[in-house]
Amino acid sequence: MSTSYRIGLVGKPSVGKSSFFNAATMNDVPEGAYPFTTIDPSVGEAYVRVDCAAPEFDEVCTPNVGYCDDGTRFVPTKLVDVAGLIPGAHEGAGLGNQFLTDLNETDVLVHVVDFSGTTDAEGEPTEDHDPREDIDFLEEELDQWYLGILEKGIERYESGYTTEDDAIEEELAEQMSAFKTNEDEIKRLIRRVDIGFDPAEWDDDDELRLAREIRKETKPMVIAANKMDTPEAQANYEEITADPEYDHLTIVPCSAHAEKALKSADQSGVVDYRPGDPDFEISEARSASSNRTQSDDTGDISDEQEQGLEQIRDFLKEYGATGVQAALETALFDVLGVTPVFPGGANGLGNERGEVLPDCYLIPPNSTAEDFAYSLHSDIGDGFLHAIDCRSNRQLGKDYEVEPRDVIEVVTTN
Ligand SMILES: Nc1nc2c(ncn2[C@@H]2O[C@H](COP(=O)(O)OP(=O)(O)O)[C@@H](O)[C@H]2O)c(=O)[nH]1
Ligand SMILES: [Mg+2]
Repeated sequence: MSTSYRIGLVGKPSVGKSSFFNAATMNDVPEGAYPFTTIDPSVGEAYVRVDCAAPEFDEVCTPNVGYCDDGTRFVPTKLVDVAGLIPGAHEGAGLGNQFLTDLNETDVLVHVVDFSGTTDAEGEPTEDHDPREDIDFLEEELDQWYLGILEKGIERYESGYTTEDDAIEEELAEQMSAFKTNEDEIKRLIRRVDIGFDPAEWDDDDELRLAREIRKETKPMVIAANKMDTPEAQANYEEITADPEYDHLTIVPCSAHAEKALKSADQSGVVDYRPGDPDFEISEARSASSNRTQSDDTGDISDEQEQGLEQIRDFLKEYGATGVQAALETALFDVLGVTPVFPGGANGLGNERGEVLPDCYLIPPNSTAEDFAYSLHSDIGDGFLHAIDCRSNRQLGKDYEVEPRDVIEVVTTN
């Protein structure tokens, strides 16, 4: 089976993590389509969109997991509400242990930030709070956490617990293994911060810069600028996206409320809305203004409801979408670089069970055709002869780097 990715939602209290989580996991999919069952309420199933390849082959797909809506595949991924970011932790309390454990199980983070500036550092109501403080706070907290572990590695190295010919990158990779890093990566990052390979020569700032670099590499993140349905948030968004200090971050404008409202309205048949779309339709029969005489019908929507929906439509026009799907997809595809790929057959896309493009796998960045074969099954990897690009019928060697939306058949010796 292919890798299953976990996207973690983090942020101080009251920024809208739970609202985002609920909106993203509130899915109207057929029963049995859920690949994950969990009793942990903070772990849910969200979807990322991939343009389906089946229409290019004049076929209709039959997804094993998730679903396909009018040419858009909704591929399942895990979403984790990592609550428990404690403000002021820096000064001594330290990040909560459970928080760190949960964080380590995620592949990429969506930092939900209240861009309206109406919650203070503790999540209590306030006015004119600068969202930049929250962005900085989380980055600094994570850096301090990494630094603490890095320092332990340096201490070990310097106290000579390690054998003489051990390199510093080896010691640090071992010390920081929970962050899924390795010697090569540490070596590359030490070079990047340009501090040399003798830790005796590193000062506090060198160590912090290295810790920060390792953190950025192993805990990539996207900022979900939430509550963008408020004028305060919109003003802050303009200002912060124009601030060069924040160029290094990807900031996605977002309204968890709008996404939740549209999904609810869709589920009750009031609107037709596909998650992530730039627009929606109000169902004809439900429109109150077009059907005044039957306005006491329970299915009709009130003027107030219609007004609310039109406000959401204006929001979508301005920002392109509610931003919930966009934040997840930016995290997985742009920041993490995950590649969606369809296992296919060169002689027709259907398999022996008559399923058409049943799977869309999400595989790690820079995967080769051989890596892809191994992600299907170790036997398929071991027996790899070559792969076939099902669109062109061209043969692909084991070192071919898989591209997003490739449709690939693997030919094996067995
Ligand atoms: N205006 C607005 N308010 C939001 C949005 N998302 C969440 N909120 C509000 O922010 C408050 C905190 O939300 P919650 O999801 O509980 O935050 P959490 O503590 O981070 O999980 C609640 O009053 C929500 O209704 C949004 O997109 N727009
Ligand atoms: Mg919450």
